[in-house]
Amino acid sequence: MEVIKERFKAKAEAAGAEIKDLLKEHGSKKIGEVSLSQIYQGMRGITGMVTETSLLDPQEGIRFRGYSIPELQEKLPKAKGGSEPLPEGIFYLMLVGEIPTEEDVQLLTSVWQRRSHVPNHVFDVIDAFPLSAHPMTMFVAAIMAMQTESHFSRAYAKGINKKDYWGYIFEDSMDLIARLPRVAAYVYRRKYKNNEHIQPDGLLDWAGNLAHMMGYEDPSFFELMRLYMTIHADHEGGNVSAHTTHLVGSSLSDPYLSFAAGMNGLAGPLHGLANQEVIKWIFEMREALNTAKPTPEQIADYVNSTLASGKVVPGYGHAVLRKTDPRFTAQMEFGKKHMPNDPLVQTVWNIYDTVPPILTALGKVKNPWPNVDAHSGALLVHYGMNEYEFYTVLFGVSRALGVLASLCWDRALGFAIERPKSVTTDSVKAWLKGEGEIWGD
Ligand code: CMX
Repeated sequence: MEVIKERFKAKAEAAGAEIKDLLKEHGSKKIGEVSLSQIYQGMRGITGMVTETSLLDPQEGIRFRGYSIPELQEKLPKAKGGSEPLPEGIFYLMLVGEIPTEEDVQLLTSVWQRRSHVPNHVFDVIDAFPLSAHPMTMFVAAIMAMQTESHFSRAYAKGINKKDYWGYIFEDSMDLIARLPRVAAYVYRRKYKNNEHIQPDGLLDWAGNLAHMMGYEDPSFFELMRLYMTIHADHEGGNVSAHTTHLVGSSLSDPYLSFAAGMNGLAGPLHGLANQEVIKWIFEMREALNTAKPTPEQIADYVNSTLASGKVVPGYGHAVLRKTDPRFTAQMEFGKKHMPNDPLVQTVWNIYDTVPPILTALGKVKNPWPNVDAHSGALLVHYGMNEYEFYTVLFGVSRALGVLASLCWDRALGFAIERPKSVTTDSVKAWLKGEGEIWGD
């Protein structure tokens, strides 16, 4: 085995060096409309798909159906006595394209309540994991276990007209969204709270019920969950979780299979898992420095040591955004309102002052500003949720709203199976020498 690994290593190192040189010389050369650098470097900047639910402006940040986060905080219906938007509202907005009324949102709350029953075998699947398993692993397995309930798969097996696909995708999406808070809370209570579970409260909204079933009853934590579930819901279509759900769905895999695939992508540390990495990194910094309130100088030193050890600074940077993420700002505002003196939250703000100039000085980081994940964990810790490995599950529950609304649109518009063309480096080299053609050029 070692021999094969060594052979692979030698080949990969040589190919890596060759590709670097090739891009240095020919990176701007185009195959069709697309440059070689874009093909080799994560398809950055290629517009190649339609996602109706939201649009990301590199300078301004996300807009959901044209509305910015502050606009949504103003316009979307709220819970009684609350001031944050109910996530039912953003789902309605993404799905229907219009700001919902109070009645529309109440209807969604009651429909999701009615559909929230989770079959017992799903809990058996979660229970089968050792406690050491990561919460995202349990969460994804539970979503897969719920696939037994898919209306789309059952109907497809019997035979349906392609014009009717969207209706079954819609039903599955509504069921799945309705069930996710129960599943997420079950994972949380099993792993961290002695397997003692809390039954849903039939009078609560979707996010409020999630907070309740996890065991948090502070009204301002309910507000945090409503805000959290709203701002994490969607970030246009090219990010890994949205794109994966869309891609897998394009082969007519049902919403359970498609969403589970997207969640596997969210579980990567460069995407959604960054929210756990941020708090882990701050906890490690506090331990290394032996203080709960590191000074800006201490933070700068720690950031430099993180970079020197070949790691990224979690929560900073973005493939599309070029300014501070408005999702970060919304959470900062929440922190200023509810917990301005919390030392961990203040540390997040000190990191915000410290990191961008350091990343800018590296000269290669395209966006030195914080993303959504830089802030979320500190707010959760404030309420006692220290179990940072669970944070990506919360992100995932929210992300269901956007990617499943998009999946309904994908099938309603009859989008094709996704199948871009790829090349080999040998075919590129031959093309550069004028010895071969590349399809699409
Ligand atoms: N810390 C250190 N280096 C960073 C960095 C960071 N936060 N962000 C980017 N860089 C580096 C890249 O690793 C890359 O280095 P190499 O050329 O040596 O490979 C270089 O800067 C250029 O990268 P980029 O074009 O600026 O960024 P990408 O579009 O390739 O990647 C992202 C974007 C988010 C993966 C990257 O900024 C990153 O790794 N950030 C930290 C992880 C993180 O917070 N992810 C969450 C993103 C939001 C989300 O999806 O939830």
